[in-house]
Amino acid sequence: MVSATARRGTVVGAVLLSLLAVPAHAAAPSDSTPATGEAALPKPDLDGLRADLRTARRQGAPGAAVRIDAQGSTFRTATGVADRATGRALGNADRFRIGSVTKIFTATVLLQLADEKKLRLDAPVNRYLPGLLPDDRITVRHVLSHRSGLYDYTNDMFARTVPGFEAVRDKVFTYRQLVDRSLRRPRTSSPGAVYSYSNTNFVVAGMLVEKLTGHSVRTEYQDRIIEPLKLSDTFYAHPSTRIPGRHARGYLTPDQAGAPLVDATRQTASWAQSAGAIVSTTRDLNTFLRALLGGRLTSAAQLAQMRRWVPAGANQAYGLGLRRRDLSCGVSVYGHTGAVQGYYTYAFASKNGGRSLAAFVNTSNNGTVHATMLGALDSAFCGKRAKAPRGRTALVERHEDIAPGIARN
Ligand code: REX
Repeated sequence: MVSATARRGTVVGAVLLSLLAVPAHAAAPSDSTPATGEAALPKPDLDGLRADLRTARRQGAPGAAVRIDAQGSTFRTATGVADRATGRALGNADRFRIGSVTKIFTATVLLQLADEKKLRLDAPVNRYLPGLLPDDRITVRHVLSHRSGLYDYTNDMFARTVPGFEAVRDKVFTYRQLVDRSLRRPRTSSPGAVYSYSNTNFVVAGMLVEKLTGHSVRTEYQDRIIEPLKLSDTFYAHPSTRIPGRHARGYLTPDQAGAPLVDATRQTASWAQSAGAIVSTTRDLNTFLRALLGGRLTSAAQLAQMRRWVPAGANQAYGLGLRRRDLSCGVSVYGHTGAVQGYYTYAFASKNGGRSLAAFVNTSNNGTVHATMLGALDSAFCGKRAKAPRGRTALVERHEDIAPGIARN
């Protein structure tokens, strides 16, 4: 490992570059499935990645970090500050709020429960939570694939970004209160008809976990994922307002151009809970995705369910708590993005987890920064070919689409 030189305002850590020399087909030894397709992955464009992070800073992110793991090799780099008041440099050891990447954890627990025959994906949610939802046709699968039609209560909650956040920063909600906020609004579609992203779905998913196990989601995340994988920097941070240990402070970008960033670090994250309240690090997120996609957290059959796709916007599809992004070079990556006030997170891996990327910036509500960070996926998985026009590659992966022609947004 090469020691990192900390220098405020520049790339602060760059570790190991043998990544470039390792044959991409050498799957992690403990992977239970062969790294099909991963042999063909282009080398990551590490200079491009560093440039992406610098661009994100110029566009308003106080700090940015990325880590790639591949076949036992690690690359990590970071730039900018974890704390604007002290000027402490941001690094990959800093914990941060991962927002909706939490949804993969929640879905994983439910798929394990399906493995244990305690849950059927095609059963109505109301079978397990009688009377919760106003339509008995809404199934567990609809909820996990954002096809329930349940309105996303956060649309109203955060219509005005900073006042919306300040109104809930210290609040503690029950799951039922969040579901009730959704049900005050009409459903957005009939069950199963349309993909429409809604945090309400993963609040319902958290309720299912708690009902079926008799334990809190915290206990289930801990016992089923965090402890077995030794994710020592990963916590379910609710309803405490503090992020334990070394962490990056998160700075929310107000809607008014030029208004100062708002330090949003301290919050209950109660509006998110099982839809978005986990804290983690880039290392732990890569470990998690590698294990999940390598088949070490669920049976192969349940992982296959997680990877049954519905179209979900341009070059994207959604499985069960898992997003697929089809990159410019034809490679697809699997994971999730996350947005909680003050943090954007990106956690994606190649098909069987052989190459994983976790990145974050400590700002949010900044679409320009978000687009730049999505571009970092091209640098990491498409390499210098990122600018190649679509359709000019032999790398295009084929995917089952379980709902061809479905409406998308
Ligand atoms: C909440 C508002 C966004 C954030 C949200 N977060 O739904 C969930 C999540 C947990 O991570 N979803 C993202 C706020 C989209 C994902 O799946 O990638 N924005 C902010 C506003 C906008 O308040 N008015 O950017 O911090």
